[in-house]
Amino acid sequence: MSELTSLMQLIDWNNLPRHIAIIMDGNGRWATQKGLPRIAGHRAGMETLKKIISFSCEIKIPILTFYAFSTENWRRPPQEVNFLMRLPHEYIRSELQNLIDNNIRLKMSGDIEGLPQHTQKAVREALKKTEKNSGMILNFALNYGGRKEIINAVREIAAKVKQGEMSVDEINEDTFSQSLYTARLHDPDLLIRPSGEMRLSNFLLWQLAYAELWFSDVYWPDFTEEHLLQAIYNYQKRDRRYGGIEL
Ligand code: V0D
Repeated sequence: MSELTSLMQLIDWNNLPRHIAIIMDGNGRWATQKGLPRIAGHRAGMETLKKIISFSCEIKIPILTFYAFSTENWRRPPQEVNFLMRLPHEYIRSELQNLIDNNIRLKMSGDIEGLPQHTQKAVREALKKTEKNSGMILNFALNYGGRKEIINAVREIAAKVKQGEMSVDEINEDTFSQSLYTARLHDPDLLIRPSGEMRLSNFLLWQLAYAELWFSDVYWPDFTEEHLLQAIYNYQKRDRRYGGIEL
């Protein structure tokens, strides 16, 4: 029996994570190891992305968030940044119909206004065309930084208090969460980070407070459905007590 089939039998299908967050790391290193240009790694990473989205949709994961581009990624060589900024459009051109057919709703977490105009345009159109879909939520963290997100939320709340629209007593974890990019999305239950790094790298700092973390040495282009199921199985085996005591 294949590893995939055995994992399918081990998994408790009534206890899937409601939200899985994934850092798509290792594309550049994958390419470099093969003697290819880094952008070849991003292309390969895109194929993995499509495969994992389609599989997650089949097994009915309610929310998926992918870290596609961080606020720190602007420091990469300009030609790599330019290449990356064309990928949202490329992805949308090839996948939008597929998303619509599968009732998938696209969302974006990050500073969209800081993206090139052409990227913004493609993204906004796709958001609009899928906004009524009620199935899986596919969230891309694009031009995203966790600390920046928290500061934005603080500013928004401070402005409301100043305007008299909100009182200091109303500031709590729930109202704060509603000022983040991920407002109305359940926090991730599981974070997956391939490619050997064991850091959060400014990703969903607030939202990952209680998440189970799964790391692996595999580079993102080599990540398979089997790895996803391994991460889910691992998540299910761990105690989820939120610091309390299991009774
Ligand atoms: C490159 C591997 C899809 C990781 C996947 C600009 C690195 C391919 C998107 C995408 C990237 C973003 C928004 C959207 C639809 C698709 C994407 C970037 C990089 C950064 F609405 N793949 N992808 N965005 N890569």
